[in-house]
Amino acid sequence: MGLPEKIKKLEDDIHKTQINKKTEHHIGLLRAKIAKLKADMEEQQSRKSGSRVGFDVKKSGDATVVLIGLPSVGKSTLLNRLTNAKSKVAAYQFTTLDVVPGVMDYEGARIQVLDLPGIIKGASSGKGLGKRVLAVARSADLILFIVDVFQPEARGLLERELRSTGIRADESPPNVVIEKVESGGISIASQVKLTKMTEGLIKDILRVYDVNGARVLIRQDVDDQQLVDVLSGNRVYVPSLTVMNKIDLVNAGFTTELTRKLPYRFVPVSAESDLNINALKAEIYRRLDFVRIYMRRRTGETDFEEPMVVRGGATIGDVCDKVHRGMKDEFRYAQVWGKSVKFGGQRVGMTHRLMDKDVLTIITR
Ligand SMILES: Nc1nc2c(ncn2[C@@H]2O[C@H](COP(=O)(O)OP(=O)(O)O)[C@@H](O)[C@H]2O)c(=O)[nH]1
Ligand SMILES: [Mg+2]
Repeated sequence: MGLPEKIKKLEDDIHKTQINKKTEHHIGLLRAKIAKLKADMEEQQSRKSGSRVGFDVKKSGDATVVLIGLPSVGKSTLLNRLTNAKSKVAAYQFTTLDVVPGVMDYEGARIQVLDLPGIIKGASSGKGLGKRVLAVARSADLILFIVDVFQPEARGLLERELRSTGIRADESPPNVVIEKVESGGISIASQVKLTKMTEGLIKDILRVYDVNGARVLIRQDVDDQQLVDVLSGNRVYVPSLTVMNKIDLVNAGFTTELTRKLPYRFVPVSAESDLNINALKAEIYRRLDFVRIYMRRRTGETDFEEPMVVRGGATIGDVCDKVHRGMKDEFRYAQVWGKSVKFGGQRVGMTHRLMDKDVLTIITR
């Protein structure tokens, strides 16, 4: 039996099984087996086709945002609104066959925005250009789900397609550590009460992934799918923002009703009529969690005109890398004024984390 048949058989088994307390273990295990077989199949396929997945898009700027949506929802129109790009807009499907990059300058940040070909149902299993499109999204700092005001339910489909290529939108990595050991079997230490899996199921799922000896430290009440995510090791966790486009076609009441009814939050815009685009830019900037750093020369004057823009959590070392390669080698110490230090001019090292609007002097050899 080939892998697709094996997967089909397990899926049939799940569909036949009634979900209740007694079958939880069975179903959890089946799901893990399916995930493992699918991963094996991926690997086989990528070996066959070489490594030609994904478009070659060079990342540039301070962060990368990708537009994900069904065909004709207005992605290209939006890209043109947000950036300096000229992406082709058309009233028919699949105009954008390549990735079109644009740059959005906002509050001193250069944000790369990528317009991807439309996703269709089944994209993750290889329909259309789907797989290659989705591969680009893996390296994004923020995913913009673009939906049409008359097709808001597409949001679920897009998220599922991303899911099945290992992209987790708006989730954080499960707080579980699996340390493999040579002997002694599987031991589990849990710091929280587990309500979604028994220890027996955890062990069985580990064995599906050929892990027979391990120390498992659990700090979060995870379910079987999160455990599989940890075991597979190739998941990416990306924040997202949903944009509801074409609101020029409806009245305000319609949009309010959607806000009430839909299970997700969204930013309503009209790319074509230029409605609410500035609010969207502000929200993109906010979600990317930028920090502005003002560089101060040794001679004392500070450049308040053009801040260095880095992502939240960035260290002095990250700033060094941005200034120029090799700066770290010349680094002696830094001085910081602002929220991240106790007093102005405090001396700090390379691992110090900066905060928004800090003033920074780097002293090199
Ligand atoms: N009414 C309206 N039409 C729009 C809007 N944005 C895009 N369109 C139209 O929708 C069609 C598809 O747009 P396009 O940007 O090519 O969509 P894409 O396939 O997602 O890139 C074009 O005819 C656009 O003019 C909008 O905000 N309002
Ligand atoms: Mg397009």
